[in-house]
Amino acid sequence: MIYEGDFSSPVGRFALVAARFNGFVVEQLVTGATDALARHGVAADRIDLARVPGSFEIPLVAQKLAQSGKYAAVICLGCIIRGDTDHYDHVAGGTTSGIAQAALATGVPVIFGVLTCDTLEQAIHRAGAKAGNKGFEAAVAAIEMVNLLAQLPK
Ligand code: INI
Repeated sequence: MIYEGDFSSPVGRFALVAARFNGFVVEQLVTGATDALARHGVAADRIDLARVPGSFEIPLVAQKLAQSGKYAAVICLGCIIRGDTDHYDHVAGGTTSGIAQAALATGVPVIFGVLTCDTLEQAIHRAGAKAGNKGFEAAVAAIEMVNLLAQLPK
């Protein structure tokens, strides 16, 4: 037996949690995620969006939404850019482990669509310019996980 999620149109609702910090970049991730969901048969009326101040605030809201039982998956979107201080490491570390914990605590796929970049240019490239769109990829991963979890033994 091989368990494998496909990319067929998933059932249920999806939540996006998007940070306002570096909003110029994050909006492109929201667009990418929404586009991927729409192209897999998840129309806008099955997508809810929560906005948080910065990436560090994503895990709490993602966990609350996952706990609600209302969503097949929660997709986290943010953009953390390295500055001259070690602030980046704390924000990136807390966001990453918090998102992982939200998934494990709830059993709901909580997907990591947060860019962690050295420069704004890198972030722009990963938000729909030269190197794909991390929001689109995160939504595709969410669909695969929803379809995979549906196959696993109860
Ligand atoms: N939040 C981000 O989403 N990206 C960043 O690059 C960033 N930097 O560099 O500081 C950032 N900081 C804010 C943080 O997420 C919290 O909102 C803030 O610390 C309040 O808790």
